[in-house]
Amino acid sequence: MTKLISGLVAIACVAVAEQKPFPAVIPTEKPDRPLSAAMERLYDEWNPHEDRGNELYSNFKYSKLNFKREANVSRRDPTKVIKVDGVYHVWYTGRRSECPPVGLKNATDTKPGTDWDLADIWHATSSDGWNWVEDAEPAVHRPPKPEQGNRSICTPGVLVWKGKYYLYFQAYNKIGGQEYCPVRVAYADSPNGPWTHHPENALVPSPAGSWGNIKINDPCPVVHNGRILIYYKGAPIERGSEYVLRMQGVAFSDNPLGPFEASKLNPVINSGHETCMFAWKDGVAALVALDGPEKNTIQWSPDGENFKVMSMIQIPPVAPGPFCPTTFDGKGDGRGFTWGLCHINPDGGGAANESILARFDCDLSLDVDREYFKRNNLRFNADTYFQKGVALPPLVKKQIIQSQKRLDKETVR
Ligand code: AAL
Repeated sequence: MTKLISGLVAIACVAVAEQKPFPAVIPTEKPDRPLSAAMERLYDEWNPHEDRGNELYSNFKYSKLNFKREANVSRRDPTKVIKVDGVYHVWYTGRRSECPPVGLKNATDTKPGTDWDLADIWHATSSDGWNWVEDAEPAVHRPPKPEQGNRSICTPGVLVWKGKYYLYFQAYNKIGGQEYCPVRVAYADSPNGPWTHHPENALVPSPAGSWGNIKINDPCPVVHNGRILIYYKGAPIERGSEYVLRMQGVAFSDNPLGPFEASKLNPVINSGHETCMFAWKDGVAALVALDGPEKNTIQWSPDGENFKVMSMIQIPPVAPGPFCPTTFDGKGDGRGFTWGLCHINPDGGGAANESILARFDCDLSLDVDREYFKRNNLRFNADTYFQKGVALPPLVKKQIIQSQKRLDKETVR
């Protein structure tokens, strides 16, 4: 027995000794040789040419837009951009209030609690995608009391379906983390309106005790397999580390006014914040950012319900609204996108006053090959590292210094 084992060990040693080092020219097929776990993954989960060979990988580059900056005017959470008769259209949360958000406790009928409180849905058009002209009035106004949404309507998602236009949005009667928030819909024959509020909720929170029992946020419509899919972020009324925080689900319907039937598999995305789903090939792709274990990834699903991580991305746009026409044509040949609008909180995330819309460009499209957007190794200047949210705050520094003696053991003991 001992002899047999030592014989086998000897054969294995010879085999390893004869094994050539991994070649410099990347084999395009998975080589038939012992591979480390990392190299197995390169072939099984990624592709041998890494991000360069990944159509669902991109960097994002940002440009300022010409929307007028005014005190207490906020623009955020844009829809997808659509193009009709040569004109680009976008809708977004618009707040024009007497003062900046004062927090939930101090909010009044005229003082907003948050950046998206006391908001309406605004519309802007552009002939080139760079210069935008905002309408003088909101496209969709908050409905009067007691209709749902009388406090704020925000975070719209657009759907183009059978020649008509639909805007889905969050509809609050009271604003706040634990307030009921269904999704309502308004419809129009033209992107220029006029818009009619549908009197019923389009999507409602899930049953008591379940993952999205108080809020349905960020409705994001996609047409897939001849049906309307609306993706959304859900949140339960309960808060605490034992509860889900931000996951995303999907609901299906053949009628844009509903009823929508929630997927039995919900949540279908375990991470993310704002939703961004788009048609890709014969399935649905999702840009998942900010929260959760799969934050900052692009994912793909053949059926809209079972997503797989396809790439890991950096500095993704916040609340992206891509220009992505194939998302509504239902042809099963989604081509992706090269640009869109997103929002930025100039104060670094708190949105204490006004958010702004910005443009992003990228290569998440099957129709172009822009090497510039496929690069890795993004590096940033010193200001990036020492800005609020990235620099070590003084209080945390104090705590670190207090525990330093206990934690920083001698290297040589
Ligand atoms: C957004 C969205 C939802 C949230 C808030 C307004 O970016 O995630 O809409 O409720 O922030």
